[in-house]
Amino acid sequence: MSLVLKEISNHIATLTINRPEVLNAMNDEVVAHLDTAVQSCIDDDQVGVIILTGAGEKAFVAGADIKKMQSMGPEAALEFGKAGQQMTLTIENSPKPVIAAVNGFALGGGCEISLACHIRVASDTATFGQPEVLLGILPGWGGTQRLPRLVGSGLANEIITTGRMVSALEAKSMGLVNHVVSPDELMNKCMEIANQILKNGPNAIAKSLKCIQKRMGMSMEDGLEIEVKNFSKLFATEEAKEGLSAFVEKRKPNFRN
Ligand code: CO8
Repeated sequence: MSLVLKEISNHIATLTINRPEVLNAMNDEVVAHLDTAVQSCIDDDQVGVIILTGAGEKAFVAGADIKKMQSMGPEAALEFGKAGQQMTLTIENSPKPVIAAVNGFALGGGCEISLACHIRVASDTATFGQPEVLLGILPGWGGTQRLPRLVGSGLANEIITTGRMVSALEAKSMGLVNHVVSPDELMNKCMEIANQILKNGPNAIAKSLKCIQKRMGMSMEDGLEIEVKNFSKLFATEEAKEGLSAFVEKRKPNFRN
């Protein structure tokens, strides 16, 4: 079974990250498949809008694959971090709008993938969060750069340093998502937005997205460079080893002793 399912209908491509047995956690294979799938939609003249979602009823994406990261050192973490960042840039720089249909947990790398999308629609069962610090690591796929740009530094500081969960309604109140609907309505709402976009000029849409993106003071690449270097450095610490191992061993981490 493909790790990313692709369905195209009436100029709308729906991409589904498909690893429901681990809540669509992203290993390097899924990262590569998603990057390729988004690029193939960008290159396909038949596609005007891309909808990105997760398989199953529980999760959009519950993060980068913790079991995979457990054995990583700084170099592997740098490589994995850069591959994930590249994937988020492919999404963000897409000239065709990418809508995240957030159908459940969007945690860590999953939240970061949704942040790279142009529009976020969530079901009322969705939960957002950047719980990396609970594992002794930090958001390495753009969370430290995109979250403050979307919700402001104050809220981003809190969300990232506490690692707490954010409900769909709270996410809406802080501008993290555009719409919250029932699970049954999620895809309909995304399709409604997509169909509205499809009525408009593809070049105007592409150039509008580009202008919105380029307005940032610091380049995303510069911010991401800082982020991924710090992310990889954490893999030399006992803290990260403890946090990642504790998750896999299903116990609470002990960071202080
Ligand atoms: N990685 C690997 N496996 C996962 C992950 C994950 N992120 N999330 C869930 N799973 C697996 C579980 O281990 C479990 O597998 P198994 O049945 O074999 O034990 C299965 O999915 C189902 O999960 P749970 O039984 O835990 O389901 P619950 O409903 O009890 O809990 C939660 C759901 C709350 C979502 C819980 O699974 C959880 O806390 N998951 C981890 C969330 C998390 O911490 N995400 C952040 C990860 S770090 C990250 O994303 C970094 C991004 C930047 C990367 C840069 C790379 C260098």
